[in-house]
Amino acid sequence: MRGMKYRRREVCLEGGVRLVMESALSARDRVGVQDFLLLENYNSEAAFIENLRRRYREGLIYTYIGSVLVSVNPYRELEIYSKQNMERHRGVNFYEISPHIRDQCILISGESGAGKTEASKKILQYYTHICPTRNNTQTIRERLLQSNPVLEAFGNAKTLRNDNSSRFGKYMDIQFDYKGAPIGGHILNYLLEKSRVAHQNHGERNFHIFYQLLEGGEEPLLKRLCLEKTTPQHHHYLVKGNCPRVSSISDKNGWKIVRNALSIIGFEEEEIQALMEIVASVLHLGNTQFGEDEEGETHVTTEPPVQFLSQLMGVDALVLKEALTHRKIVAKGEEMISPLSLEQALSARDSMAKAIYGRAFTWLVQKLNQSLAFKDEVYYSSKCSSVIGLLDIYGFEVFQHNSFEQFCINYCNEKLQQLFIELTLKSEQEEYEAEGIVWERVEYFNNKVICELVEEKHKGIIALLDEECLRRGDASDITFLEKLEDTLVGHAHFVTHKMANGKVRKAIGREEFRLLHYAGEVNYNVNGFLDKNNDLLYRHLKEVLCQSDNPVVSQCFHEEELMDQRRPESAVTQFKLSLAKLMDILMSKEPSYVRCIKPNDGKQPGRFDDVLVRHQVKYLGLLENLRVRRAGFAYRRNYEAFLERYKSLCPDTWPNWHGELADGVATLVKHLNFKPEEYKLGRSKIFIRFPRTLFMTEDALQAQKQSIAVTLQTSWRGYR
Ligand code: AD9
Ligand code: MG
Repeated sequence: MRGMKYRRREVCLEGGVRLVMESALSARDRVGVQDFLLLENYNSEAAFIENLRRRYREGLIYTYIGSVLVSVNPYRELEIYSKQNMERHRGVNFYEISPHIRDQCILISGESGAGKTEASKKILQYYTHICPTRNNTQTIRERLLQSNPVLEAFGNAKTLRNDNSSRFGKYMDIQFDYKGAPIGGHILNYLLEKSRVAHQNHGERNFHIFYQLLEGGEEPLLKRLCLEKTTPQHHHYLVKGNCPRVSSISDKNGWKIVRNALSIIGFEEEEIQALMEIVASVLHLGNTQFGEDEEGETHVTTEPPVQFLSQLMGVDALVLKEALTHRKIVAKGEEMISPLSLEQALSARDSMAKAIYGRAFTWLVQKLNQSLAFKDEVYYSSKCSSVIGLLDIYGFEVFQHNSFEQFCINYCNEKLQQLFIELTLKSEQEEYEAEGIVWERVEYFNNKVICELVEEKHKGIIALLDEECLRRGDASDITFLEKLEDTLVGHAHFVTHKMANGKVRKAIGREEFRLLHYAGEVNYNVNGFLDKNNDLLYRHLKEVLCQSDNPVVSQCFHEEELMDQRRPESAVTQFKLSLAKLMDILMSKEPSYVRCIKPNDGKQPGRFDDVLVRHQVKYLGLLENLRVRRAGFAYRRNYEAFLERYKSLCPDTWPNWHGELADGVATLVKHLNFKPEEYKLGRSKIFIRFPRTLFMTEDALQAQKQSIAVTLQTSWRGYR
């Protein structure tokens, strides 16, 4: 067995993302090592970065740290995702994953623009291509693939960090039958950045779909939507960022792709029409302006957009105008109408646009889920044998001006980092301890302290924000900031202008608080925190929307909501709860990680910015990850499973071992000539240090099976 040629193999699950593994290591100096575990100086950050750089220069964007895949954004199309290449990775080394009942998930993390969404698409393409086909699974495959352009059109936008930035979080389950054919899918979506509908920062855009519709929409459709002959410049909601066109994006083409995808997914023509009516309505709402008359009463000054809106939503124009300029309050069973100020009317209009768009997005995800659901429940329960979950969320982001949205996004990234620590660094070390394996502890930064700062009961930032949102009277964004200062003074990861006392490098504004995130410092401006967290839509406007005859709007706004007197959960609390559920889902699965790195801030191919990469390597904890893996063992299996699989390779353990399991394994590995440094025996498991040792054992097993098969065949022929 020792003489057997060593072959590098890959784990089946990760086959989809491990597409660029060169087979020869002879060119190591030029291309670096394909697995950081093979790095000689594994304690050196410089050696780590150098290895990434070498590989990047050669167009090798993927490198392992054991089972974790590090990916560096190439910012150019690589010819590695071809069908032939996918074929090369079909089912290789399936045995490295022992038979297991746990479902799996792939967690893709990294900062904004690092390549998470692209990676998730490549993985989906891989699975839909590589898995076996059955009669009725072709439709599901197509639908799974086509769900991406639809979700991206409605949920992605150009930001300063990324031209196609995900503004919502997505967790997608792909369901497979017992033969490995994809038979269904399910998407969970997380907090869409709705504020973008009404406002974009300079250099950024609204969601892609608005531009796609205007650029690519067919004449008759645009006419029906009262948008004919208009460009983004004509629409108030599309001019804020002063960036209607993006060189890397073809909106016209994008429209064709989305339109086609909606049909493939199975949307009815009327549904597509209704969805586009909503997109157009948002634009008309944005163009609706207000003025004040001599008595100071607010009124609508732009007639055409309201008429268009009335036509598209199927709501009377007068009713609409009144709802946009007045507020209805129900007190002691009596309805009172009070006029809105100009500022309030503008804010009511924006809330309406955000509410319609946000709910339409949720509706869209529900429709996608209906279309991806495996229909035959009886078959499903008996045949769905495994699930692979794919998590692609918005990455950590820092802008000049950071608000409520960045706070939520960065909090979500803290949670994911926490999960990574729990499942890799912490659990790995705990397992060695539990098994009594001697090894050297690796120190790492645990960001639990930041998660607690944000989400702790009563005194975390979320609790304090909710408290301020509930408080009537003088509650404001500034009183919220003061409350934070009072409660969190002295916290190592929280600073404000007052607390910093000029001691911090970068200034903190008077309306800002700074969080020292695992990935860097971010100043958050509190302006708008209360409003965005309350996420209120005046009752009056809700009533109007309930009357709409647009089939999507009427499914999104129900009369029952008007009856319900309870205060809905705040936006951030809903987000916190949904993230907690997500963490439970992920914890219940066996995770694989893709850690994405952004090589430069200019979205340029071939540029590898040392400082930027080093920063990410540091905060992603990649070196610690490597140290833990190096100090540790590549593979572990409990004694029973290990013995069961390999017992045929040793005459003393075959066909059955009757003594203690640990002794059986010891006998087996002795027979297999394992060297002492190659393995350790723990309390209940065997730990194998190098993958090579396992591969050789596995090769021996396969060789044995083949020789038995040949013998059987020969004797069968002889018998005939
Ligand atoms: V955000 O957190 O959603 O803002 P992501 O998702 O991490 O971010 P994304 O996948 O959208 O980043 O990648 C940004 C851009 O980099 C893409 O639009 C591509 O132009 C480019 N990219 C990323 N990965 C690849 C790749 N594997 N091959 C080619 C890539 N280009
Ligand atoms: Mg993304």
